[in-house]
Amino acid sequence: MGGPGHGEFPIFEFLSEGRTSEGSVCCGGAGFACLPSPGRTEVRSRIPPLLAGPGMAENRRSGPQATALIYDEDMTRVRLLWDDPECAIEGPERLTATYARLCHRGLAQRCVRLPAREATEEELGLVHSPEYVAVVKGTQTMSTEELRTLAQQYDAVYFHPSTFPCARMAVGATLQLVDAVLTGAVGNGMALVRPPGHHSQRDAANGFCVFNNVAIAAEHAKRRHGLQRVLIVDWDIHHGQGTQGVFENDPSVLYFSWHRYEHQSFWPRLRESDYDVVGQGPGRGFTVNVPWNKVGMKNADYVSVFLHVLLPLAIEFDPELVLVSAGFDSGIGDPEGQMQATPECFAHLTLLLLPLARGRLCAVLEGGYHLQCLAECVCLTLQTLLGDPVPALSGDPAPCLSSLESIQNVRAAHAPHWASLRHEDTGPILTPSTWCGDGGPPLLGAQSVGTTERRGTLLDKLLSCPPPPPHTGIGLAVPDSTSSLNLPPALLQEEGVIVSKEEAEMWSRLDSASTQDQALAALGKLLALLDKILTGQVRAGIAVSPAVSAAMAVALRKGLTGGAQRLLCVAVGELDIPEDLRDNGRILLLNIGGKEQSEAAASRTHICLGGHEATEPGTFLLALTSLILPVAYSFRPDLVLIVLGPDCGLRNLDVELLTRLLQGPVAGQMLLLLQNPDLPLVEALAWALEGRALPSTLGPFLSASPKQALAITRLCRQRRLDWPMLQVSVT
Ligand code: Q9C
Ligand code: ZN
Repeated sequence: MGGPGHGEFPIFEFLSEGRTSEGSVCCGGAGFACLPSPGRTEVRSRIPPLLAGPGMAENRRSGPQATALIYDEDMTRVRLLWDDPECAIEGPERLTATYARLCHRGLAQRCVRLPAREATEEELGLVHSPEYVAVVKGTQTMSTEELRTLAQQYDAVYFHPSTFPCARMAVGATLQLVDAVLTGAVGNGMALVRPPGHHSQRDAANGFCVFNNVAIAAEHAKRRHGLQRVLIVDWDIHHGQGTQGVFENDPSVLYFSWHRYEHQSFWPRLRESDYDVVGQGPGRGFTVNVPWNKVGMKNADYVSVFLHVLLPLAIEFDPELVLVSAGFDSGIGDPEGQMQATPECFAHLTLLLLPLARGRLCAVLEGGYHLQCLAECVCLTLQTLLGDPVPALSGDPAPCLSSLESIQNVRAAHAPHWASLRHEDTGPILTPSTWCGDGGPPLLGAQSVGTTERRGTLLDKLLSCPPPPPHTGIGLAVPDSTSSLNLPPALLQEEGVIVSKEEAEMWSRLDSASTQDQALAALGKLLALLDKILTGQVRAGIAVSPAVSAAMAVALRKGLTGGAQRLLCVAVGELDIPEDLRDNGRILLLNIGGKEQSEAAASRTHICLGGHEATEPGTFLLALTSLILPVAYSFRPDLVLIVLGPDCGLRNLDVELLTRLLQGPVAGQMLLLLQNPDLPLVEALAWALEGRALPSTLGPFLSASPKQALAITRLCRQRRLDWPMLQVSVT
């Protein structure tokens, strides 16, 4: 395969040839069976009555709703030709095992398949020196001995006669993906590539990496597509020091990396991987390092860092493209990382990134050396890119002391550079050399790190998790006038059950507004829809009620009688919450933008961020990442109820964002209750429940008012012992 040579965006030609095949390139001759998957259409057709939107099923195949997958067997050619225990883990089976599992799960078949191509030398020159490219080019004709001698000039690298074409193809595959996303041919996607890239530097191979795939792609996005802000999220367990070096002076690329560090004792053992290294010159503040100083980090540690470090900065940065250096050596079972994040954690990390850049996310494989873990993690990442609901996050929802220490330090180091951290009580920087988390008193709610790794059965069980439950649809309980909307296909329009005045009074406790005819009809639809959600016939839904306070009370009572064990109610705006539901142990009530509450009225399960300012965009975004999501992840609800009061004050975009992100802690089961049948909002929320990307970016950063920021910070501090994911410091 040659370089592009003709036309600037080869993938455009590819798509216009009509080869946007779903399934036809399925197993690509890799020699394994392609099992039929529980396809969406099959499952949906069981839900009557169907209300199919025009041509929506087609939308996944190309265009902004589609997910691209790039994989080419040519990248399995490179392999270690001599004995070297350090390099032996980076072998071709990493790709074949991963791709086999994607096909087995039916995920590869749901993606738009894009061809890889070899990057041109000009493209390699976006990051690498011509001299270095010439050195790698020369490996094509070298003997094994010569390859071995050359490899010794670098740290943890091997070469093979196929290294040059493979490494060019890894770059080219990444560029194909970025071009497809930036031209709108697809919405997001993943490239399965070898060799990996993030350790590679301008003049050097390093850590199995030859050319820096993601760094070249970021430069390409800037130069060829004119982007001004690119976010790189490096969730591989090693520090991408190569990528950091390329962009350390560059404020147009925000580079975030977490990495096993152990106080600089873990490879590559660099001082520049610590939290206080933040970039240089104009690039100060645009390098974000989160060192893990212990092994055994879990789901809660990873999600906490996303909520309290990455997301605030990323929202403020407002990227036009998100590139993920997607290494899965940060997953459980990996011999390099020694961490304990389970595969579904990567679904959650992906979900948390999708609201950025209108969902323009490109995941590019880096490390990952436990074949089962790698394959499973890639499946969960791709599934989330495809819009499937994320599975519940397992494990104790509390970060460990060591990760809290890192969170505190990196927030303090970045507070001078980011308004979203500046107003916070970030606490002091702890000296890395003197402080070592184990000595201090145990913090309530924080878990100490488990160092004993339970191998064998537990790990096998975690990694062989069955395919996720079939996607069950979305239901609408709205007035009949919504049939003209552009709604997701296979959406259930709830007909409702007949509710008598007496029943209505029983549910809503003599609320006269709710016994009017219109309200009775709405109540009938609401009860029927909620029943379907509670019995698993429908995953999520939207209900409109003219008497939303009463409907909220009904939904909460119905949720309790219907078996919800932990019910999270996020009530936005002024809503009346009946006394008997306030301190029910099974309901956690989060009221945003309602009447100011006295502190005496507050309790463990009743959290209020009152006042109209609470729903202003800047304040709300801060509340979402620092309060709402941490509380929700700590509570682990089995049902979420989002209630929008009359004139609740939130922008439609923020309601969509809340809807998208709260699907994480609840693993999908959600009911939205609205007072106003605002049709564009109903339509947008139906798509948000379906997993579609947000239609626009969150926009230029708006900061919370100092008063509101203080109120949020105080609330988080007050409640952090009840809800441990709220913690941002060890002090
Ligand atoms: N036991 C990537 O994951 N060996 N590269 C470290 C520590 C080098 C990892 C030895 C690891 C390189 C892309
Ligand atoms: Zn790695």
